[in-house]
Amino acid sequence: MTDPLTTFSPGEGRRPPRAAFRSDAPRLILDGDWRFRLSPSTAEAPTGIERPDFDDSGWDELPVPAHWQLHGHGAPIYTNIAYPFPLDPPYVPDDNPTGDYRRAFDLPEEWGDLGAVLRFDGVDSCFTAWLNGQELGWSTGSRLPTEFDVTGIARPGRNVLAVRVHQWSPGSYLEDQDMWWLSGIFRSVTLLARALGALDDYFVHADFDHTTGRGTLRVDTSAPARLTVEELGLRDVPAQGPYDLAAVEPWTAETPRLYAGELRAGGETTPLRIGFRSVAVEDGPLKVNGRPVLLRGVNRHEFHPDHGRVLDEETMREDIVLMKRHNINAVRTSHYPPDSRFLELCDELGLWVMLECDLETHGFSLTGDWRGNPSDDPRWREAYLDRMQRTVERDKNHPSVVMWSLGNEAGDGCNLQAMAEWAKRRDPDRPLHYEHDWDSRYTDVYSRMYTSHEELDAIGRRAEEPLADPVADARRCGMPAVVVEYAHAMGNGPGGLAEYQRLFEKYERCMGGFVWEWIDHGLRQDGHFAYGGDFGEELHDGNFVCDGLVFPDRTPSPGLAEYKKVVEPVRITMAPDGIEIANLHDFRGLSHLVLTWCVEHEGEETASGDLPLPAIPAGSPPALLPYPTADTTGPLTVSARLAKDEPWAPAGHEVAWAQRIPEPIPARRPTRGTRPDPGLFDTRTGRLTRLGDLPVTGPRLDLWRAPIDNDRLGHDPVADTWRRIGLDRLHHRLLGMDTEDDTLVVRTRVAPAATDLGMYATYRWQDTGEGLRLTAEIEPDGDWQDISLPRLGLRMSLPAWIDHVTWYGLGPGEAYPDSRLAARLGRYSSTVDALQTPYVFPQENGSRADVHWAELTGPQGGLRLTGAPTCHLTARRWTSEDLDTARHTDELRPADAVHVNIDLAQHGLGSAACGPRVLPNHRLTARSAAFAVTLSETADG
Ligand code: IPT
Repeated sequence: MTDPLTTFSPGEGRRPPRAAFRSDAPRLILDGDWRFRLSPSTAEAPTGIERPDFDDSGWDELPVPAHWQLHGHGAPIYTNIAYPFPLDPPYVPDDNPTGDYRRAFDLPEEWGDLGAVLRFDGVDSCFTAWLNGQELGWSTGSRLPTEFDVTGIARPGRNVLAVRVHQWSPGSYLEDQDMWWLSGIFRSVTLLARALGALDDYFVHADFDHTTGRGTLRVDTSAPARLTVEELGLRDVPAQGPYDLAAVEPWTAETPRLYAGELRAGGETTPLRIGFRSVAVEDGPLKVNGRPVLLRGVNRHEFHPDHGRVLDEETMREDIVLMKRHNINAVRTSHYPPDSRFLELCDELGLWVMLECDLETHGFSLTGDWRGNPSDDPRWREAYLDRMQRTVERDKNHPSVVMWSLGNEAGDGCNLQAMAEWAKRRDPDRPLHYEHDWDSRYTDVYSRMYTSHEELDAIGRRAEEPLADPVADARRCGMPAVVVEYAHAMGNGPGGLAEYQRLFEKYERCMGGFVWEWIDHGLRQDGHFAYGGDFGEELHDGNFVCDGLVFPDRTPSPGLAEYKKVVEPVRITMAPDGIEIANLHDFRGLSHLVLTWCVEHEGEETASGDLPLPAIPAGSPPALLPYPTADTTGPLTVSARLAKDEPWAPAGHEVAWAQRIPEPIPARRPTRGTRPDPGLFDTRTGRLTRLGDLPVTGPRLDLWRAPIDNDRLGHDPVADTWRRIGLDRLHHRLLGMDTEDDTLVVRTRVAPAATDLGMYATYRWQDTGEGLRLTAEIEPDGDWQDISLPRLGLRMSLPAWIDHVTWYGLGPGEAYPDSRLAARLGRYSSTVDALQTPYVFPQENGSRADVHWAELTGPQGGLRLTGAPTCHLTARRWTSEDLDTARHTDELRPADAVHVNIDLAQHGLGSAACGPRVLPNHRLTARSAAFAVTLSETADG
């Protein structure tokens, strides 16, 4: 056979690709502990490992499936675009870690007369396999299945399987996805018995005609087969059909109706799960079953913080359940086919899937002009086709898969076009996607990524920058548009989701999009999650690998809560004349939901009940309900909840909600009683040092926030400007301290070193009887032009024994100007520690918005602050500077104080780490401002 490491060919000795399916034929799962040995290079790898009697007693053990780097052999590498080896295709460096695997297994006697197939579901990146000393072949395509025919080689009794895996191979050039480079046999290995005449492959075609409600069923099979679908009255009929079926219930992601059936051939029975649906991209939008569909999607990599891309079924289910609970209805399998059990779960639980091939050559863009890109080099053609064929063949029977994608960021070229042509021929019923086909020459949808809101608006209007060729332009203009990656969810963010959603909903052409991305790929280490650079990599891209809506351990981030709110399938609006209920489902009515309401006063529920939910079919206009209560003195919350258990959430799960906020909010009664508050001031600095008995380091102007990823990354990052000016190192100068009537006036100038830019901050202190009322007046000094500010607020510190915060304001989670829809008005309590959001890379977090009042307390009393009318609040055991310096969460150690920020405003979050900056209306700029807060000491206890 050819040397796998020096050829453009994708493999040798393999069986043709076919559908992944289970049958009742015997199978032997070969997962478990294997013998393993890692050599630093192929040249240093032992010889003779294929011999059954080879002595591997000195080798280590390694579980299959697993990545060897996560079991103490070698180390993970994270690069986004750059290849970690020279661009010298098809060659890879001599130092090519090579993992040898061996295991013996016993085959029962009854396998004697059967054929046998050895199946590898995923091996990264290239492997050769031997059974009982005989070479079976070799393969590339890490996230794709490989099968070898081992009939006559596998035999009853003891068998010895040997596998040699190379970390780098020609295939690595086609696998430059933005993720960890992790090697090994990372999906299952199975031996399948194959009876003569048994089915090798089948292709279910189950169409739904929305005009008649009829279904057509045809199953193409590799051998004559009989079909049974009891529910449809088909009993042991020829699989081929076609069968015209009156009144089938269609499959949709909202109503994932599956019909159980089976195929029989050669004494073997194969269970089927059939979903009837049709997908089309004619006349504007993407349509399923004749109706436009709006994708509220996420890009999902397979990731687990301990196991890398090795996922068990529970984790796959957990992903889908979390998605469904957060109103997500679509997944792009970025950027490779997932473990196929994930697709079975998508069929069952209901998600639209854009199924992507295992292909990316992004690093060739770094040559400046995609020079040498395999996508346009005919020598790679077979490898490209091979990948697409193995993708489509494996997953073609899943109703959830509504679109194929050729891959990601592989430039443009003839090999992509060849893949597209092949896929179109093989499966004309599913549209085809590839983002980098900018002219949409060989794809069916117009795809973009990280599009600004402005550009998306133009695309919605079909007014994008035209193509030079008017015919091509007209064709592309007629296509639906998808934003296949947007709202980069790195760190604190994304901001601006609601504005995107408005555009998706406004324009018929927009079929929605997929947030980048589902999960942070942080690898668990002692006390924190690791990212690029933590393994001593030669080249790396830092924490760019942590840009998900859930943290590495799948704890939802605030960004996921925001997305859930923004993409609610039911929109409840508190209109002047009643409660408006809009059904934004694409298919489902609202009979699966109930409406509940409650009124609260400072967190105490004072009235509640149910509201009748009218039938509103999908696509019909909103209904208006009368308000259930005349009480407008406390917030009224209306929730749409699941009436019954769904497979992904229990009855009562809240799907959507809205609040009517009373205006103005009535002043509150103190909960813990107040004390007289003689304030003590330092005459040297003008700062408050004591509030009654409570020692404080009094509030003063502060502009800094520990830059979020969206501040510090991307083009011309705003945090660079902030640091250049020195907003992280302000000096304060007391100009004067006077008493005017009953007011103490402290005048200061606040400015960074080395610039004449500054701000006058005047603090007016007044004893109101309820506490000390501070009015801060800010006046920019000098030419601040268009410079944005991280924050505009006050910082102060309190004794370290303060450990609890109770507030009346938005919560329970953090909220920022362009990501605050998920927060609702209420009374909340938290420890100081639990107020922190543990972004993998430490950065600004945890701000609670629109706080009317808050009490920061501990065993010895505490501080009450009352906004006028509101402020934003953060409380931490470290300073913004500590947060800024830390690189991992466990570097943040409680200091000797609790640091409190009381803010008038924050700069938005945006998505600039990869995408648009903060939208103009959420930018914070230097301006004259005044705001007030009343501080008092809480009574002990
Ligand atoms: C885009 C990639 O497709 C995706 O894999 C990921 O790397 C993302 O960026 C950033 O996290 S491509 C980029 C050039 C916009």
